Amino acid sequence: MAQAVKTKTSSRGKVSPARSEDQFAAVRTLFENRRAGYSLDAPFYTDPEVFAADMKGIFGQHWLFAASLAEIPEPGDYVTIDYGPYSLIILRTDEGVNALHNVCRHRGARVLTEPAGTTGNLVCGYHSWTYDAEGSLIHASSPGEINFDKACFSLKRAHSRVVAGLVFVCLAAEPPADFDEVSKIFEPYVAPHEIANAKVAFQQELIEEGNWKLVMENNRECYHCDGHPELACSLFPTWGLTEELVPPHLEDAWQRNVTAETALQERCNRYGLPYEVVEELDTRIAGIRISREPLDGAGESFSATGRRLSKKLLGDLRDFRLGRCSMHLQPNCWFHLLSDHVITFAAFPINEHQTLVRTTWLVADDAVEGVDYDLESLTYTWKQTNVQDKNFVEMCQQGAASPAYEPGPYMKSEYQVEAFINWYTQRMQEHLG
Ligand code: 3BY
Ligand code: FES
Repeated sequence: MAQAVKTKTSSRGKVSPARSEDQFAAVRTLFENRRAGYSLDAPFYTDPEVFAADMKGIFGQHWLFAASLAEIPEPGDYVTIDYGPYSLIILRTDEGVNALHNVCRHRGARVLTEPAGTTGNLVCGYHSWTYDAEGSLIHASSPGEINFDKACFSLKRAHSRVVAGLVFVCLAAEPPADFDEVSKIFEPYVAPHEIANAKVAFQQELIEEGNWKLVMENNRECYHCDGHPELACSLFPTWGLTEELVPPHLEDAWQRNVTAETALQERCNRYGLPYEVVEELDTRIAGIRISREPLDGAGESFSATGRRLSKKLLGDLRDFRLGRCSMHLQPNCWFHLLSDHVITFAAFPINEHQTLVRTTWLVADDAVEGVDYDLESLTYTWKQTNVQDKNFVEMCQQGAASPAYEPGPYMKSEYQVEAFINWYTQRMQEHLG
């Protein structure tokens, strides 16, 4: 879009206007030539210029999941997160959360270099320029320096919003207007788990050797879920099937699933928890899917028996048998909300062929490790599943790099992948003009 080119051409010392125009045209042509219903052409996964366009058109424009309040429970707590070239400080303050660009206004150094910590003021490690929690420059002494107006050199800010304990940021000057509507949809599903009052039991960081879109595509289908034997133990064997597709040997399992669904719906009604599936995949700027489903066995948690993995219920929840409430949001996150724990997943693109996937397990604040939960058991299913997903993503990245790769058709069971790609394509085409 003209806006992207203008930004580039007006910043001195960056890419020249001519090169920027060429880059813009080539990426736009890729979108114009895309075959609907098929996976993307290889450059969408392998080309640094498409990655640069994604960073502007998706990560530079839309609301992004950053962290949860459980990761920054007290004022002064912060995490630093990167979306491609952008680096942000997500700082808890007395009033809420500030998202500040982690780029010193002196000579551009990263102000904070640790992934997480607690700080009063923000002190750049290079020449000690010091900023307060709002990003205002409060200290920048240098011998003989006079008439230096500190007010002109505050840290740049991004927009931030906290919804039901989840922190979202938007890097655009004008954030998309529909986030209020989308947050009203998911707030009632997430709020009962009281994420703001939960604590981090464990955090896993996996660097996947794959483009961020492959990470998201893989998350949006369970066609490959035979590759997740530990997760499959928690799900009904008929998961993902419709009644007419159930083979004779799974008819009993189908009936158990139907019975469990009815019981779960009744329980949700009794406790005032929303049960309906929400599916607004490519119609909204944000894109959202929420579904609540029973789990097999005891139906309480992601364990082989379905039994609870933490003895403490989250928030004011009054029953362990709430199955799993799974939420997908475009472009970079998904969540599993259970009665005894919540798992947040965030994809942070690094470059065109690498993505950091950060998974965070949250339990009730008063749950004691070794007493109320065993960390290995709590994290087992999704640690295994994540490593398997990493492998699937990397298989695809390797395939996309081959001259023999060509886009293949999405199956019906991959409609959510197709919806994600359609969402991405539409937003990028709007952005590129
Ligand atoms: O449920 C999830 O989070 C998805 C489904 C398939 C891949 N991933 C395990
Ligand atoms: Fe931060 Fe110099 S670059 S104080």
